[in-house]
Amino acid sequence: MVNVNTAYGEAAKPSPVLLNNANLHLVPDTVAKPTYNRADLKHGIVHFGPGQFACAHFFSYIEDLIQEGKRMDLGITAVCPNNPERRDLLAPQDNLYTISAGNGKERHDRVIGCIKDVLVASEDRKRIVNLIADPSTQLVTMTVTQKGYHFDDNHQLNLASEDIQSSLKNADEPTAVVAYLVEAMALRMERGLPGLTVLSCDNVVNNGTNLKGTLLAYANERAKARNDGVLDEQSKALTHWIEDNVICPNTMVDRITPKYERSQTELLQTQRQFTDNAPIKTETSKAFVIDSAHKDVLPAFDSVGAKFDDHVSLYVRAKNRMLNGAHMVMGLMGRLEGHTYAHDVMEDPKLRQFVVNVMDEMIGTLEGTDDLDLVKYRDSLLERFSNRYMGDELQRLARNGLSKLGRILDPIKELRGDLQQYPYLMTSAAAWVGYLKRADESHAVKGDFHIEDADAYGVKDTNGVVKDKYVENAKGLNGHIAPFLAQANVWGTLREREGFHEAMQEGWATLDKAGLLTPKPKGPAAGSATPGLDSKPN
Ligand code: CS2
Repeated sequence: MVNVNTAYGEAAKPSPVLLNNANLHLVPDTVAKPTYNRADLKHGIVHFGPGQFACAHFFSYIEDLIQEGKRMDLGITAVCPNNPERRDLLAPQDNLYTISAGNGKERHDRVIGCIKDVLVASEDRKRIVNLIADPSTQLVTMTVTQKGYHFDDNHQLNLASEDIQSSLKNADEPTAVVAYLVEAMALRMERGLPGLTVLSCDNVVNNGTNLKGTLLAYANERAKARNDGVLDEQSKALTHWIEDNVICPNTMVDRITPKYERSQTELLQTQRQFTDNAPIKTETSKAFVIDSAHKDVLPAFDSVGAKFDDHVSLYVRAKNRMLNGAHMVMGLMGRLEGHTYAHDVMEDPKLRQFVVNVMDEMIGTLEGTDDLDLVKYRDSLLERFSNRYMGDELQRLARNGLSKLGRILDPIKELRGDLQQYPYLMTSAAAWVGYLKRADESHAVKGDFHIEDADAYGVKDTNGVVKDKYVENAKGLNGHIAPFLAQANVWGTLREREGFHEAMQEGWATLDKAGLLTPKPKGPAAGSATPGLDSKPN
């Protein structure tokens, strides 16, 4: 058959080489690459959860420590908690991948080489426990999302979780991350090895403190399980050892990282002439604040742009509310309005103003520091959200609202005085119900109002009876939000707060009046109806 490319003398384009050790020298010099010898890199870190975010954020700090700080002892062994996908993508690439960081004006591409090995928890449980217990492991780090901590509503260990129960029943087959850690700590104690630092890099308030709490609680439950349900001083030896020898610093982590799209691979193929099937698109901005109390037990992260600070909790509160909370508001309001990307919301003057107003209401619940000016922070976030290069889908921001609702409700709980003075936060909380009302009944992954919260379509009680059908309940609403406010496990004590019902009803009415609770007609008029959303309250 005639090749149309070559029939007239034009050579067929060779397909770009795959990124891996052997081809690294073919990657053009416009891309930064490891200049250290990867073969000399030694294992030093076990990291749980090498997803997009860790690859964009934590691993970039480690790469700098290796590249600039000559820390050849900080190679990462990454552990995929469940799914082998990343291991399988990275294996043919010798665990190399590219970070393409852009801000709309410029883009920097950099090949990251700090991952030595990728393991899959379900395939290698024993090896992982042994590796954490090995003297070569200096640090354990994790980005496993809030779910991966098995917290209950009070950030204590959720003993009802299936993973926790099965891990307790079978110490050789842990499934929860906390169980891997405690089993490894038991070995370290037995072997007389030093303790460990476990660094949580997840968006969870007091992530380190709460993690340590779950380690101690798990150690106690484990002891009871081995001692006929009795917890005496002798069986508490491991708990005491963890108490004294395991350090879990609190951290604030930040780098917006959209989900992977094939176009990212294609961009590198066209512009840089190599193929990376696991590239990361992210912003140029990033932040990592770590409790300065534990500076001594950690690598010099401050030499590569991170910050040791006494006020981590203030940074985390500001970030969780003003960035993650605003993100959620953008996801909900933006989707209701028919937008697709975060930057669309920033380019819609009414919605942008709505987001500014929400952030201003949030600021009233926050405290800054000499280095953290909240108004400047707000403005820098607006700029980051406007970054068109990112193509950050609003669905990513809105899809699991049930588990992220605290980002909106926590500030509301702390507002002083009459809640009707804070129409933007209240309308945002109502917008979550509006999103559920418009949710795709098909549970479609690509649906317009996609929801990933396992519970949103119905929570089962202990007898297996399905109750709290959030989506169904929201769909039944018309002009009044009141029936939905009866759901105690969503609104908690807010239900008793004076004025809560009225302020929520006002928010609901604002959405209704703007036509956001019903599908918009297709056509040029769509996307313009948001009356009243941009006016400040009198
Ligand atoms: C986002 C975060 O999941 C979300 O809703 O807000 O992933 C956000 O992009 C990061 O926390 C930024 O640091």
